[in-house]
Amino acid sequence: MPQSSINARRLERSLQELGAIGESPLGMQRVAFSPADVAGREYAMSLMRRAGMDTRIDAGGNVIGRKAGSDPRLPAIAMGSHTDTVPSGGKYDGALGVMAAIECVQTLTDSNRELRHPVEVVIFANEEGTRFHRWLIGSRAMAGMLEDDDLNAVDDDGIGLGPCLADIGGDLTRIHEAARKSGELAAYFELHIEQGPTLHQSGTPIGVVTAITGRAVFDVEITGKANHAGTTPMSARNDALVSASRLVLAVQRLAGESEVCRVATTGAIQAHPNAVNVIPGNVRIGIEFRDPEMDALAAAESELRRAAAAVAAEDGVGMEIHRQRFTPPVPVQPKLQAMVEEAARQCGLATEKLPSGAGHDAQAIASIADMAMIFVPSVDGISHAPEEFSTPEDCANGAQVLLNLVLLADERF
Ligand code: HGY
Ligand code: MN
Ligand code: MN
Repeated sequence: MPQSSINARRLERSLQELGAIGESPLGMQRVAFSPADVAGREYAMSLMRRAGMDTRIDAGGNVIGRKAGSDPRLPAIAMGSHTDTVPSGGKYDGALGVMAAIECVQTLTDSNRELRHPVEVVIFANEEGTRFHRWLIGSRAMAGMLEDDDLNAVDDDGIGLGPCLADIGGDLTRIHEAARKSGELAAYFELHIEQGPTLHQSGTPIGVVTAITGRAVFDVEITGKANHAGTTPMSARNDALVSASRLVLAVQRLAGESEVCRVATTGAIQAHPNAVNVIPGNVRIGIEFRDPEMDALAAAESELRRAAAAVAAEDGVGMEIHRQRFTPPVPVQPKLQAMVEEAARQCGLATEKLPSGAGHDAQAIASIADMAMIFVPSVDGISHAPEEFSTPEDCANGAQVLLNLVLLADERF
């Protein structure tokens, strides 16, 4: 099978052009459903069309570029990722997977190389889940995994998913039409930055993902008693923020010291009324646990409930725990891991196997298609921050391995 070589300069240019859309002094603000998100998707669609793909947006808001193969009876080989970012995020998370997938198709088009399978490039909607505190919306729509509480979700301003999906070309009333069945895709491949330190520390250019982490997200409401900060004696307070802080430390200890699960984070907090001269009467915190094992996530939830009950009893505050989202861990099949290793060998690149501590659209699509993920190093392991960076060489290596993987799949599936 003759090699086709991606164009590294063109890939780097597209990454930087996409990275200029939604860029701010505080990092990338291309948050799902924002005008910047729409602009980023439109830019990517223009590249898809230039690469010879037909483009459409499904009811789940997913952008789908498609290039026919020589045998229309065959299911498509899909590649992709997401172009939405976390607030003040980086230029490579998601973007690399989409730009590299488009670059692969552009390379095939430039060399008049028609595959047997149709090829699709997908930009999944709202992978990060920032606005509705629910992630993987587009990929879970495509996998037919959305639940009623996803469809009925409202954001912090009370705006529903429907109007937001409409803003990006989706349609909540028809969202079930976005679902694809097993067999409709021959495989799904996702190139992504590692977002952790492993590959950068070991100097390995290509990561072969072995599994994608499970994740449990909780919303905890702590109810104390608002009162005057100046006149209320310390012994007479029900300070919801002090109690919330005690729970935050218990969450940190749960993973940090007791190692109940791999990581635990309290990443969101809202204090009410959030005025410096008022003892906070109500606080909401967002907590997430991650681990490649289901039972570790279950153990983390029980430990959270135990710690919350203890703080409530000692401090005399109310504690309400709502389980927001539970995403099971997903393994990558060994035969697909081996294909990634072979694709890397074809371009002389060393590989290292590792699990993904981040969640990805691939873990939703895994329920309807064989999937594999390729990682490239994140410099200093930084991600979800403006300092997120992967070198042009590492990005090009990842794109080349992605193309080799698609060619192997076209030959064998
Ligand atoms: O949060 C994550 O793991 C992913 O970056 N959405
Ligand atoms: Mn991502
Ligand atoms: Mn992310």
